[in-house]
Amino acid sequence: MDWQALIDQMTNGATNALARLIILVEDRAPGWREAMQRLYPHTGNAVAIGITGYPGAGKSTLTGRLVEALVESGKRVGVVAIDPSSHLSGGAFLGDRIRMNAVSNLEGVYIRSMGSRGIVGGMRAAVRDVIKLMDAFGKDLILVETIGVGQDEVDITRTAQIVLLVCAPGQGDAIQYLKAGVMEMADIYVANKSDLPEAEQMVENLRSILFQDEAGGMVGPSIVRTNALKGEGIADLVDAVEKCVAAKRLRDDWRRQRVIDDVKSLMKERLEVLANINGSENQELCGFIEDILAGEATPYALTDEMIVGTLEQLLTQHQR
Ligand SMILES: Nc1nc2c(ncn2[C@@H]2O[C@H](COP(=O)(O)OP(=O)(O)OP(=O)(O)O)[C@@H](O)[C@H]2O)c(=O)[nH]1
Ligand SMILES: [Mg+2]
Repeated sequence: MDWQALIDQMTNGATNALARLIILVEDRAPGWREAMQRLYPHTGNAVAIGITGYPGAGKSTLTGRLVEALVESGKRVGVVAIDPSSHLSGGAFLGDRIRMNAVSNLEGVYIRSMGSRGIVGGMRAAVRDVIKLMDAFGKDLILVETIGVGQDEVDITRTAQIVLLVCAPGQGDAIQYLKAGVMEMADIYVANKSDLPEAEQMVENLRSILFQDEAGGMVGPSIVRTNALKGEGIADLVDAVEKCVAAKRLRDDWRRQRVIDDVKSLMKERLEVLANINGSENQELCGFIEDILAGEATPYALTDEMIVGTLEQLLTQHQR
């Protein structure tokens, strides 16, 4: 595998090299870590925008509209669509494809769908790498549509710099979001499907939860009304996103936070190897278990020993 050639082609603007790199890195093909290491200095320019919200809230429709508007204003846009492939809503995925196809032909747009298998219960590290690859490729903005369930929504705050929470009337009200712990995490609240009769009530609910006054916007995070179907409110949303990015860029920890998240995510991936060790196959673990059963040791001491041992193994693998 000639990683360097692929990297050179990609940084020279070859989309097929980007596509190839994404697949290889996603699959964790041998050499992926070194490749990412070489690319890391070319990253850090793009801003990742997470788009989350309950299934059917209009995330894909809105993403398509956002892509159009951003391309119009001269931005190079990447999209990571996390497919609910292993879920029952396979049909929705197909719909996403059709909607996305329309925008994928726009100049400067690159769309990558990723299966959600393995992502639920933690934004898979590969999602971060795909974002990094698009970043190194020269994208300005990368929209990440999540599957909008559970832990995924919370994890997106560690993956994206800006998070949009898409709400829609009748799509689980604001209280449900509060309970799920995703209410506080968003930077911008999108009140989508503003054409529906219950839309104003939803905006009221959002305001009361976010402690905003009638004027809105100035007190807490922005609430933006959209009709993604017709493309209404998209200019306001782009405006809110740009303001949010500009404000965040001014913060001292803008770059630092990203580095912290990168390091933590990579460590987590490494340590998951430990957590997934199979008790009947791993010789070392089998030995430990026998010791415990024989009353010669306790799990408390042995877990530490095990972690040290596995880390040493990982290190030797890495040095090879
Ligand atoms: N009335 C109305 N319908 C909308 C609006 N935005 C999206 N929809 C419709 O809502 C349905 C779901 O939209 P999607 O964009 O697929 O929603 P999603 O959040 O991506 O859904 P999942 O990916 O399945 O979680 C589709 O039938 C859209 O046409 C809107 O502003 N108003
Ligand atoms: Mg969708």
